[in-house]
Amino acid sequence: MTEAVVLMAYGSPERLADVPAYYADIRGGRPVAPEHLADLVERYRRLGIEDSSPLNAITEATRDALEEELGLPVFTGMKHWTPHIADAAEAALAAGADRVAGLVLAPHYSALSIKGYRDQLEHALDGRAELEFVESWHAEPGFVDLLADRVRGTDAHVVFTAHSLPARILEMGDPYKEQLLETAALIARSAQLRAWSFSFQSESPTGEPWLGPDILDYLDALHADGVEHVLVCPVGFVSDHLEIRWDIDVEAQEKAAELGMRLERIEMPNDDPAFIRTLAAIVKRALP
Ligand code: FEC
Repeated sequence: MTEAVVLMAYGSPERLADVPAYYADIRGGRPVAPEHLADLVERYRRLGIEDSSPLNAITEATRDALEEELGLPVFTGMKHWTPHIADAAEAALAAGADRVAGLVLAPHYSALSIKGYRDQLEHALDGRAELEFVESWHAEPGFVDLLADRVRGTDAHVVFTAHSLPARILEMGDPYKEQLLETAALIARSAQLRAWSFSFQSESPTGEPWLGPDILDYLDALHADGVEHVLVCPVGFVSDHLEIRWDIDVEAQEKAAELGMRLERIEMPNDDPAFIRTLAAIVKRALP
Protein backbone atom coordinates (compact mmCIF):
# COMPACT_ATOMS: atom_id res chain seq x y z
CA MET A 1 0.00 0.00 0.00
CA THR A 2 1.06 3.60 -0.52
CA GLU A 3 0.84 5.57 2.69
CA ALA A 4 0.74 9.26 3.53
CA VAL A 5 0.01 11.41 6.56
CA VAL A 6 -2.44 14.28 6.82
CA LEU A 7 -1.22 16.43 9.70
CA MET A 8 -3.99 18.75 10.87
CA ALA A 9 -4.00 21.97 12.88
CA TYR A 10 -6.49 24.68 13.80
CA GLY A 11 -5.07 27.16 11.27
CA SER A 12 -4.25 30.81 11.63
CA PRO A 13 -4.76 33.82 9.34
CA GLU A 14 -1.67 34.50 7.25
CA ARG A 15 -2.09 38.28 7.39
CA LEU A 16 -4.31 40.84 9.11
CA ALA A 17 -6.60 41.19 6.07
CA ASP A 18 -7.52 37.48 6.40
CA VAL A 19 -8.96 37.80 9.91
CA PRO A 20 -12.63 38.53 8.95
CA ALA A 21 -12.81 35.49 6.63
CA TYR A 22 -10.98 33.34 9.18
CA TYR A 23 -13.37 34.33 11.97
CA ALA A 24 -16.36 33.72 9.67
CA ASP A 25 -15.04 30.20 9.07
CA ILE A 26 -14.72 29.56 12.82
CA ARG A 27 -18.28 30.80 13.32
CA GLY A 28 -19.43 28.43 10.57
CA GLY A 29 -22.15 30.70 9.19
CA ARG A 30 -23.36 31.97 12.57
CA PRO A 31 -23.32 35.78 12.97
CA VAL A 32 -20.08 37.55 13.90
CA ALA A 33 -20.48 40.44 16.35
CA PRO A 34 -18.58 43.46 14.95
CA GLU A 35 -17.04 44.22 18.37
CA HIS A 36 -15.74 40.62 18.66
CA LEU A 37 -14.21 40.85 15.18
CA ALA A 38 -12.59 44.21 16.00
CA ASP A 39 -11.18 42.72 19.21
CA LEU A 40 -9.77 39.71 17.34
CA VAL A 41 -8.16 41.91 14.65
CA GLU A 42 -6.58 43.96 17.41
CA ARG A 43 -5.14 40.85 19.12
CA TYR A 44 -3.57 39.64 15.87
CA ARG A 45 -2.31 43.14 15.09
CA ARG A 46 -0.58 43.33 18.46
CA LEU A 47 1.04 39.96 17.75
CA GLY A 48 2.56 41.54 14.65
CA ILE A 49 0.99 39.59 11.79
CA GLU A 50 0.41 42.63 9.55
CA ASP A 51 1.70 40.96 6.34
CA SER A 52 2.77 37.48 7.31
CA SER A 53 2.36 35.16 10.28
CA PRO A 54 5.10 33.35 12.16
CA LEU A 55 2.44 30.97 13.53
CA ASN A 56 1.70 29.00 10.37
CA ALA A 57 5.43 28.61 9.80
CA ILE A 58 5.62 26.48 12.95
CA THR A 59 3.12 23.97 11.55
CA GLU A 60 5.10 23.85 8.31
CA ALA A 61 8.35 23.23 10.21
CA THR A 62 6.61 20.41 12.13
CA ARG A 63 5.39 18.89 8.86
CA ASP A 64 8.82 19.06 7.33
CA ALA A 65 10.52 17.43 10.32
CA LEU A 66 7.85 14.71 10.63
CA GLU A 67 8.18 13.85 6.94
CA GLU A 68 11.91 13.44 7.36
CA GLU A 69 11.53 11.37 10.54
CA LEU A 70 8.95 9.03 8.98
CA GLY A 71 10.24 8.83 5.42
CA LEU A 72 6.59 9.22 4.32
CA PRO A 73 4.88 12.16 2.60
CA VAL A 74 3.16 14.44 5.14
CA PHE A 75 0.60 17.06 4.09
CA THR A 76 -0.74 19.82 6.35
CA GLY A 77 -4.43 20.59 6.47
CA MET A 78 -6.01 23.38 8.51
CA LYS A 79 -9.44 23.24 10.08
CA HIS A 80 -10.15 26.94 9.63
CA TRP A 81 -7.63 28.25 7.12
CA THR A 82 -5.54 27.33 4.09
CA PRO A 83 -4.31 24.83 3.11
CA HIS A 84 -7.63 23.27 4.12
CA ILE A 85 -7.90 19.68 5.32
CA ALA A 86 -9.56 18.89 1.97
CA ASP A 87 -6.51 20.30 0.14
CA ALA A 88 -4.22 18.03 2.16
CA ALA A 89 -6.44 15.02 1.40
CA GLU A 90 -6.32 15.77 -2.33
CA ALA A 91 -2.53 16.19 -2.18
CA ALA A 92 -2.19 12.82 -0.44
CA LEU A 93 -4.36 11.15 -3.08
CA ALA A 94 -2.45 12.88 -5.87
CA ALA A 95 0.75 11.43 -4.39
CA GLY A 96 -0.80 7.99 -4.86
CA ALA A 97 -1.80 7.28 -1.25
CA ASP A 98 -4.35 4.55 -0.72
CA ARG A 99 -3.89 4.56 3.06
CA VAL A 100 -3.84 7.81 5.04
CA ALA A 101 -3.00 8.44 8.69
CA GLY A 102 -4.91 11.43 10.06
CA LEU A 103 -3.21 13.14 13.01
CA VAL A 104 -4.35 16.35 14.71
CA LEU A 105 -1.89 18.65 16.47
CA ALA A 106 -4.15 18.66 19.54
CA PRO A 107 -3.87 15.73 21.98
CA HIS A 108 -7.35 15.53 23.56
CA TYR A 109 -10.56 14.24 21.99
CA SER A 110 -13.80 16.20 22.03
CA ALA A 111 -16.84 15.94 19.81
CA LEU A 112 -16.58 19.76 19.59
CA SER A 113 -12.99 19.66 18.44
CA ILE A 114 -11.29 16.51 17.06
CA LYS A 115 -14.50 15.12 15.59
CA GLY A 116 -14.67 18.19 13.34
CA TYR A 117 -11.21 17.40 11.94
CA ARG A 118 -12.20 13.79 11.36
CA ASP A 119 -15.45 14.74 9.62
CA GLN A 120 -13.61 17.10 7.26
CA LEU A 121 -10.96 14.50 6.40
CA GLU A 122 -13.43 11.64 5.92
CA HIS A 123 -15.61 13.81 3.73
CA ALA A 124 -12.63 14.90 1.61
CA LEU A 125 -11.23 11.39 1.15
CA ASP A 126 -14.71 10.13 0.34
CA GLY A 127 -13.64 6.47 0.49
CA ARG A 128 -10.82 6.96 -2.03
CA ALA A 129 -8.21 5.85 0.53
CA GLU A 130 -8.29 3.91 3.79
CA LEU A 131 -8.26 6.29 6.77
CA GLU A 132 -6.45 5.52 10.02
CA PHE A 133 -7.51 8.44 12.19
CA VAL A 134 -5.83 9.08 15.56
CA GLU A 135 -8.60 10.13 17.94
CA SER A 136 -6.40 11.22 20.84
CA TRP A 137 -2.86 10.92 22.13
CA HIS A 138 -3.21 12.63 25.49
CA ALA A 139 -1.32 9.93 27.46
CA GLU A 140 1.42 9.31 24.88
CA PRO A 141 4.59 8.63 26.93
CA GLY A 142 6.83 10.82 24.74
CA PHE A 143 4.45 13.75 25.13
CA VAL A 144 4.16 13.30 28.89
CA ASP A 145 7.97 12.99 29.23
CA LEU A 146 8.60 16.09 27.12
CA LEU A 147 6.32 18.26 29.25
CA ALA A 148 7.47 16.66 32.50
CA ASP A 149 11.03 17.67 31.58
CA ARG A 150 9.83 21.25 31.21
CA VAL A 151 8.25 21.51 34.66
CA ARG A 152 10.52 19.21 36.70
CA GLY A 153 12.40 20.88 39.53
CA THR A 154 10.36 24.09 39.54
CA ASP A 155 9.52 25.72 42.83
CA ALA A 156 6.50 27.41 41.22
CA HIS A 157 2.90 26.23 41.45
CA VAL A 158 2.32 24.56 38.07
CA VAL A 159 -0.99 25.36 36.37
CA PHE A 160 -1.82 23.01 33.49
CA THR A 161 -4.14 24.66 30.98
CA ALA A 162 -6.18 23.82 27.91
CA HIS A 163 -8.73 25.51 25.68
CA SER A 164 -12.13 25.70 27.33
CA LEU A 165 -15.22 24.37 25.58
CA PRO A 166 -18.93 24.95 26.15
CA ALA A 167 -19.91 23.25 29.43
CA ARG A 168 -22.66 21.27 27.69
CA ILE A 169 -19.96 18.75 26.61
CA LEU A 170 -20.15 17.29 30.13
CA GLU A 171 -23.79 16.26 29.63
CA MET A 172 -22.79 14.77 26.27
CA GLY A 173 -20.42 12.38 28.11
CA ASP A 174 -17.49 13.91 26.22
CA PRO A 175 -14.05 12.61 27.35
CA TYR A 176 -12.28 15.99 26.84
CA LYS A 177 -12.05 17.14 30.47
CA GLU A 178 -11.18 13.66 31.77
CA GLN A 179 -8.38 13.29 29.22
CA LEU A 180 -6.99 16.72 30.11
CA LEU A 181 -6.91 15.89 33.81
CA GLU A 182 -5.25 12.57 33.01
CA THR A 183 -2.47 14.29 31.03
CA ALA A 184 -1.94 16.79 33.84
CA ALA A 185 -1.79 14.05 36.49
CA LEU A 186 0.66 11.95 34.42
CA ILE A 187 3.01 14.90 33.95
CA ALA A 188 2.74 15.91 37.61
CA ARG A 189 3.55 12.35 38.72
CA SER A 190 6.45 11.98 36.31
CA ALA A 191 7.94 15.34 37.35
CA GLN A 192 7.14 14.71 41.02
CA LEU A 193 5.49 18.10 41.35
CA ARG A 194 4.63 19.31 44.82
CA ALA A 195 2.06 21.93 43.86
CA TRP A 196 -0.05 21.80 40.74
CA SER A 197 -3.60 22.29 39.50
CA PHE A 198 -5.58 22.70 36.30
CA SER A 199 -7.52 25.56 34.74
CA PHE A 200 -9.07 26.35 31.39
CA GLN A 201 -8.21 29.28 29.12
CA SER A 202 -9.31 31.05 25.93
CA GLU A 203 -13.07 30.91 26.46
CA SER A 204 -15.00 32.46 23.55
CA PRO A 205 -17.85 34.99 23.89
CA THR A 206 -20.59 32.75 22.47
CA GLY A 207 -23.27 33.50 25.08
CA GLU A 208 -23.36 30.03 26.71
CA PRO A 209 -21.51 28.78 29.81
CA TRP A 210 -17.99 27.40 29.21
CA LEU A 211 -15.88 25.04 31.32
CA GLY A 212 -13.98 26.79 34.10
CA PRO A 213 -12.27 28.06 36.02
CA ASP A 214 -10.72 30.39 33.47
CA ILE A 215 -7.02 31.06 34.10
CA LEU A 216 -7.65 34.79 34.67
CA ASP A 217 -10.12 34.11 37.52
CA TYR A 218 -8.01 31.23 38.72
CA LEU A 219 -4.99 33.51 39.26
CA ASP A 220 -7.15 35.49 41.72
CA ALA A 221 -7.90 32.28 43.61
CA LEU A 222 -4.24 31.21 43.68
CA HIS A 223 -3.23 34.67 44.86
CA ALA A 224 -5.82 34.49 47.65
CA ASP A 225 -4.23 31.15 48.66
CA GLY A 226 -0.85 32.84 48.96
CA VAL A 227 0.71 31.49 45.72
CA GLU A 228 3.34 33.94 44.45
CA HIS A 229 4.95 32.11 41.56
CA VAL A 230 3.10 30.26 38.78
CA LEU A 231 4.46 28.17 35.91
CA VAL A 232 1.85 27.70 33.16
CA CYS A 233 2.07 24.41 31.29
CA PRO A 234 -0.48 24.40 28.43
CA VAL A 235 -1.24 20.73 27.77
CA GLY A 236 -4.08 21.22 25.30
CA PHE A 237 -1.91 22.97 22.70
CA VAL A 238 1.42 22.09 21.18
CA SER A 239 2.68 25.26 19.55
CA ASP A 240 3.04 29.00 19.86
CA HIS A 241 -0.11 30.59 18.51
CA LEU A 242 -2.68 33.21 19.44
CA GLU A 243 -4.01 31.26 22.43
CA ILE A 244 -0.48 31.02 23.87
CA ARG A 245 1.09 34.26 22.68
CA TRP A 246 -1.94 36.38 23.59
CA ASP A 247 -4.06 34.61 26.19
CA ILE A 248 -1.12 33.48 28.31
CA ASP A 249 1.81 35.74 27.38
CA VAL A 250 -0.19 38.98 27.38
CA GLU A 251 -3.50 38.58 29.25
CA ALA A 252 -2.48 36.14 31.98
CA GLN A 253 0.88 37.88 32.33
CA GLU A 254 -0.83 41.26 32.83
CA LYS A 255 -3.21 39.78 35.35
CA ALA A 256 -0.34 38.20 37.32
CA ALA A 257 1.53 41.51 37.30
CA GLU A 258 -1.56 43.29 38.67
CA LEU A 259 -1.67 40.75 41.49
CA GLY A 260 2.05 41.05 42.14
CA MET A 261 2.60 37.41 41.13
CA ARG A 262 5.41 36.01 39.00
CA LEU A 263 4.11 34.05 35.99
CA GLU A 264 6.17 32.00 33.56
CA ARG A 265 5.20 29.45 30.95
CA ILE A 266 6.98 26.46 29.49
CA GLU A 267 8.39 26.48 25.97
CA MET A 268 5.83 24.88 23.68
CA PRO A 269 6.82 21.62 21.89
CA ASN A 270 6.65 23.30 18.42
CA ASP A 271 9.11 21.37 16.21
CA ASP A 272 11.36 20.11 19.02
CA PRO A 273 13.02 16.90 17.73
CA ALA A 274 11.78 14.92 20.76
CA PHE A 275 8.22 16.01 19.96
CA ILE A 276 8.65 15.06 16.30
CA ARG A 277 9.81 11.58 17.36
CA THR A 278 6.70 11.30 19.52
CA LEU A 279 4.43 12.27 16.62
CA ALA A 280 6.25 9.76 14.42
CA ALA A 281 5.68 6.99 17.00
CA ILE A 282 1.95 7.78 17.03
CA VAL A 283 1.76 7.65 13.23
CA LYS A 284 3.71 4.38 13.07
CA ARG A 285 1.24 2.78 15.46
CA ALA A 286 -1.67 4.04 13.35
CA LEU A 287 -0.06 2.56 10.23
CA PRO A 288 1.19 -0.82 11.43
O1 FEC B 1 -2.99 31.08 16.35
C1 FEC B 1 -4.06 31.18 15.76
O2 FEC B 1 -4.21 32.05 14.91
C2 FEC B 1 -5.20 30.25 16.04
C3 FEC B 1 -5.19 29.85 17.48
C4 FEC B 1 -6.32 28.94 17.92
C5 FEC B 1 -6.16 27.65 18.35
C6 FEC B 1 -7.43 27.20 18.80
C7 FEC B 1 -7.64 25.96 19.33
C8 FEC B 1 -8.83 25.50 19.80
N1 FEC B 1 -10.04 26.15 19.71
C9 FEC B 1 -10.99 25.36 20.27
C10 FEC B 1 -12.34 25.63 20.37
C11 FEC B 1 -12.94 26.83 19.99
C12 FEC B 1 -14.35 27.10 20.07
C13 FEC B 1 -14.56 28.40 19.64
C14 FEC B 1 -13.26 28.92 19.29
C15 FEC B 1 -13.02 30.19 18.81
C16 FEC B 1 -11.80 30.68 18.41
C17 FEC B 1 -11.56 32.00 17.85
C18 FEC B 1 -10.21 32.07 17.55
C19 FEC B 1 -9.61 30.81 17.91
N2 FEC B 1 -10.60 29.99 18.42
FE1 FEC B 1 -10.35 28.07 19.05
N3 FEC B 1 -8.35 28.21 18.65
C20 FEC B 1 -7.70 29.29 18.09
C21 FEC B 1 -8.29 30.51 17.75
N4 FEC B 1 -12.30 27.94 19.51
C22 FEC B 1 -9.45 33.25 16.95
C23 FEC B 1 -12.64 33.06 17.62
C24 FEC B 1 -12.43 34.31 18.39
C25 FEC B 1 -12.30 34.08 19.86
O3 FEC B 1 -13.18 33.47 20.44
O4 FEC B 1 -11.26 34.46 20.40
C26 FEC B 1 -15.89 29.14 19.55
C27 FEC B 1 -16.42 29.08 18.15
C28 FEC B 1 -17.74 29.79 18.06
O5 FEC B 1 -17.71 31.02 18.03
O6 FEC B 1 -18.74 29.10 18.08
C29 FEC B 1 -15.43 26.11 20.53
C30 FEC B 1 -10.35 24.14 20.77
C31 FEC B 1 -9.02 24.23 20.48
C32 FEC B 1 -7.91 23.21 20.84
C33 FEC B 1 -7.94 22.07 19.87
C34 FEC B 1 -7.41 22.47 18.51
O7 FEC B 1 -6.32 23.05 18.41
O8 FEC B 1 -8.13 22.18 17.55
C35 FEC B 1 -11.04 22.98 21.48
C36 FEC B 1 -4.89 26.85 18.33
